[in-house]
Amino acid sequence: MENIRLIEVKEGILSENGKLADELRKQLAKEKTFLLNLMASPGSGKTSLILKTIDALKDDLRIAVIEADIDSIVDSEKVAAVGIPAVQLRTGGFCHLDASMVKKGLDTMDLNAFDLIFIENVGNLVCPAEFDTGAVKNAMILSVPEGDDKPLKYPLMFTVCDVLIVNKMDFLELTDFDMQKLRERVMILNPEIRIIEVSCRTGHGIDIWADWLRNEVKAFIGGPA
Ligand SMILES: Nc1nc2c(ncn2[C@@H]2O[C@H](COP(=O)(O)OP(=O)(O)O)[C@@H](O)[C@H]2O)c(=O)[nH]1
Ligand SMILES: [Mg+2]
Repeated sequence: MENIRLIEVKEGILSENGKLADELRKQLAKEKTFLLNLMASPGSGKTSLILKTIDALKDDLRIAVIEADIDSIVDSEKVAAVGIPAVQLRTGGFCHLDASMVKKGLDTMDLNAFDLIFIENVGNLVCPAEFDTGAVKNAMILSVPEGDDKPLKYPLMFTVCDVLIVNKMDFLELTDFDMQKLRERVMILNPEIRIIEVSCRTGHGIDIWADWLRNEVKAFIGGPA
């Protein structure tokens, strides 16, 4: 598909990662391109949320997506199918992205042509939290069927994120998921985090999330919110 570019990536040198990530953020500020790193478990709704957000913001912002997977291009195909350029990073076994891998993807793109680039990170709640990708903001999804105890098990992920999207709210009634308990557990780890409840199935809360993101992008790239 002509909207998809496939790139094989390898892990960079760990000690250099923070420096490279800072350089990427400087470059993004210069080019006025907002990079959002989206992290979550497999199946929590990363691709679904990206597609919903594209739908909500495509008239306001020029959007592209960097997809990361150990193998396969299925998520890139879904993004390209709605007319959005996708770069697929094949990590070949690595469970996360680092700044050097993201740079490889960004280097193939004309940053001037985009206001907002999503990274769909590799699906897990552990390794991606340990690596600064150079993104302007970090977001994570926790979906209701995963359970409200995940901040206890994967605290770093909840600590490094600016926003927590609680997805699959349409499942709430069918589970023992306790939103109050989740909020308390998350706030202990990260009192600054913004928590937004959504359902990619029903569309509930997507407007609130899209407004948050639009404001963040406009604040970063300049221009009226
Ligand atoms: N019921 C329900 N299903 C959802 C929701 N969001 C995503 N899904 C489904 O969950 C599955 C995994 O979603 P996907 O976006 O591929 O997750 P990813 O692996 O994190 O990218 C798919 O079958 C989606 O249709 C939601 O809010 N509610
Ligand atoms: Mg996906």
